[in-house]
Amino acid sequence: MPDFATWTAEQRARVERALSDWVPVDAPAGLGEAMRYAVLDGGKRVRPLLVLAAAEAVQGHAEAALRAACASELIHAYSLVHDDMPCMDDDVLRRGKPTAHVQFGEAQALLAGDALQALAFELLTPDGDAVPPAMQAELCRLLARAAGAQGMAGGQAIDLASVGKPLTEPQLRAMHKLKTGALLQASVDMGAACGVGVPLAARGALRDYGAAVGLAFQVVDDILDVTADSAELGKTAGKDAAADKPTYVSLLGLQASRALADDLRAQAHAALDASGLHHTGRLRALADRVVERSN
Ligand code: GRG
Repeated sequence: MPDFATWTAEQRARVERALSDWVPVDAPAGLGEAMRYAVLDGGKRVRPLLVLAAAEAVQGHAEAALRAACASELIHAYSLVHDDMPCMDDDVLRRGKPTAHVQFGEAQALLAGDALQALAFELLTPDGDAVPPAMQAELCRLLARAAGAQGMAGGQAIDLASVGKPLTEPQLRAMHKLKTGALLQASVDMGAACGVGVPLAARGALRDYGAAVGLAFQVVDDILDVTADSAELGKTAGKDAAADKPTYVSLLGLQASRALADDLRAQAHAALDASGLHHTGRLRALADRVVERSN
């Protein structure tokens, strides 16, 4: 059994190869170039790693898991392209390079995001019998719910409507549960959906794990926004405070935010203990990595 660092490097390389094969070079009028720019050679690949680790925990279907891992990253990449646009967060730096709309113009960036979102669902529904049809359908449903109005897009709408408004901690939590948490939680759930005959209780425990890790990810993101610099993050640091956005740090302070992240990590670990599954070591280590990360 490879150690966690080796496993992570191997899985990232698999995902990178698969994305490079699946994101088209030859889409019309330079669209493929913009899509590949937004997805390849960048990012921590947290969502794909969550899919693959959850699939490992349930001894899931390997082809389905790789497709689900890539699909979650495509949705994430699309959301970053659109979020960075002038009509939303208006940012110029992402993953250490100019944002897609700076590089290709607003219209091409908008289209690249649209096409990446569509490609995610195409990957989940391959021709033939590579993935059982019922599994394809469940993966599509989980990803669509996480990306849509009851998930990431809904959370982003709340976020845009909240600038300059004082939010309570429960309101902030509800916003992040949708905006960032839904896709992270769905990544775990999609990995679990690659298993056959997984007990409902185990599926529920993995959803609890995903909810805790999803929120921990955002709390740490808020901490890093004030403690790390742009070079470390590969994106503009200090943006939330500059935009007068409510964050965990602005609401609770740094120390309490760190304590909350640790508490959420403990909740994630407890959910794994309660799952009754045996191969949860990768998920456990990923919860640690999410909380201890520096970018
Ligand atoms: C445009 C529908 C729509 C939604 C956008 C995710 C999102 C919603 C906006 C991103 C804004 C943001 C910085 C949120 C904080 C948490 C987050 C998602 C950070 C970026 O994800 P990482 O750290 O990025 O996984 P990498 O580059 O490592 O993949």
